[in-house]
Amino acid sequence: MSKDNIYQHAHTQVADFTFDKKVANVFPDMIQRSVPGYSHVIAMIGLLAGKYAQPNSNLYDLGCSLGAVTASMRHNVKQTGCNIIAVDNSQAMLDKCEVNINSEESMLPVQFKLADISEIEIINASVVVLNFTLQFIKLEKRQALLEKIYHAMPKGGVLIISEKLDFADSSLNELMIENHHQFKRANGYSDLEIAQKRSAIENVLIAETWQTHESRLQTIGFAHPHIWFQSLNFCSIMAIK
Ligand code: GEK
Repeated sequence: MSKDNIYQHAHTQVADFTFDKKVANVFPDMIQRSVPGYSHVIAMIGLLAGKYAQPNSNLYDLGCSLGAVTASMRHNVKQTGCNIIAVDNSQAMLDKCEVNINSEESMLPVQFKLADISEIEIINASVVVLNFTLQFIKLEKRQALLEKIYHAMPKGGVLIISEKLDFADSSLNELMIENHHQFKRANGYSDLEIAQKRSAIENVLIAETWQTHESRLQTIGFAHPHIWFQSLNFCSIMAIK
C-alpha cells in the first residue's frame, strides 16, 4: 500500500482537495490513517447489506472510491438476483476500483459508473451506501439526493450514511477536532501535514450535525434514523424505508 505523503512538504498555497490520481494512488493508506473506525465500518456495512439486501434488487455504493464497500457487500450478500452499482465521479478512483473488484471472483455482478451521484437514476435499491460521500455533496443538493434514494427503495430497504460530524456546541466541536488530530498524529501524520490537509479540505468537506441528518431523514420519511457507530467526530448512520 503506497504511503500518503501528499502534504508532507510545505505548499506555498494549499489548493482545494480533489480526488485525482495522486490521491487515488495513496487512498487506502490515507483513509485508514485519517478516519477512526474505517475498517470496522467497512466490515459492518457488508454484514448489514447481507441482512437487508432483497432478492432481485440493486445495491448502490455511491462515492465508491476504490471499492471497499462494494467488496465487503460482495463477501456478505447471498440473496439471488442482486446487482451492485458502484458510482464515483473521479476517473482515477473508478479505474482502480474496477481493477480491485475484478480481481476477485464473485456471483454478485458489479456495474461501474463514472457519474455525479446527484445526476444518476436510482432504481429498485434495497441497499444504498454513502460511505463518507454525502459530506462532499453541495449542501443544497443533499435533500434532493436523499429523496431520490427514498423513492427508489422498496419497503424495508436500508440507507447507510457514514460522515464526519459537526457539533452545535463550538467547544465540543473544537475538542473533537483536536482529538481527531491526535488520532492522525498517532498514525504518523505531522502537524504540518494535518494543518495543510485541514485547509485543503475546508471548502470541500462540509460536515453537518447529527440533528440536521436526523431531521432531514425523518422529513423525507425514513424510519429509525440512528447512529450505529461513532468514533470521535466520525459516525455511521442507518435508516430504513
Ligand atoms: C470508501 N466510499 O472507501 N458524485 C460521485 N462521487 C463523488 C461525488 C459526486 N458528486 N463527490 C465526491 N465523490 C469510500 C470512501 S471518499 C471519502 C469515499 C473520503 C467521491 C470522490 O471522488 C471520492 O472517491 C468519494 O466520493 C469520497 O468506503 O475521501 O473521505
